[in-house]
Amino acid sequence: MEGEEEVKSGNGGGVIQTWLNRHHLLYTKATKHPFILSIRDGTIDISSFKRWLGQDSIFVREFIPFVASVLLKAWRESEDGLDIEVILGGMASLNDEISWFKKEGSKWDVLISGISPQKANQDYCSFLESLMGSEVGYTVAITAFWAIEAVYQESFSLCLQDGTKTPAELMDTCQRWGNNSFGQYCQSLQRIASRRLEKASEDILRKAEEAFVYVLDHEVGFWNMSYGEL
Ligand code: HMH
Repeated sequence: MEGEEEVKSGNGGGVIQTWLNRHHLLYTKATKHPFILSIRDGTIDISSFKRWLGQDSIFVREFIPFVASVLLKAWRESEDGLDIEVILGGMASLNDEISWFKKEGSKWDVLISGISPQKANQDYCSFLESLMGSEVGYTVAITAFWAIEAVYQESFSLCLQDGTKTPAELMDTCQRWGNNSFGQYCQSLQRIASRRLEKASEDILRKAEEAFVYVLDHEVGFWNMSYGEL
């Protein structure tokens, strides 16, 4: 499977493919982080997992208003009504995630109400907030939204592959973001982002690429925090 690491190029893959090639190293850092690899090979330190769980449950609460802001932008700016359905599906799965975090938190004795966000988490949430204003357009916002979901999808689906040693008690977490239907949802987001990016001005393209890179940076920071590299 090692050969799959090769990044396709020259296939007319569009803006996102160009970025994936250009930022390949950072993308790999975000999607194949040692935290994820340690889940995958069963060496994960459970205290790291619990730290991630607590911090991510805070993040997801902050993520809701961001997704709502993307929905509003789609409603105002999108020429395709299907965008709303895809984003609304994302909101619905966030609703489910909130309940899941509560249940999972009690399973692992992680009292979410007693946790405060660590710096990497705060930084990430501030970044989300910076994208929520009306001066940030739909193309940039949907690109960031896609990237945020795609990193989790790609990361956790790695832990579900055949021959991995993901601990049974973490399978539920990996399934949550690694499952096929979440994968399809991410593909829908990618298609929307691609469609917008293909028509975007140079200025928007630059801003969207910057947002993409910031998402990857913040995801790496978030994994580092969970892994305990403060
Ligand atoms: C930090 N990134 C982070 N948390 C999440 N739950 C997702 C992405 C995906 O929703």
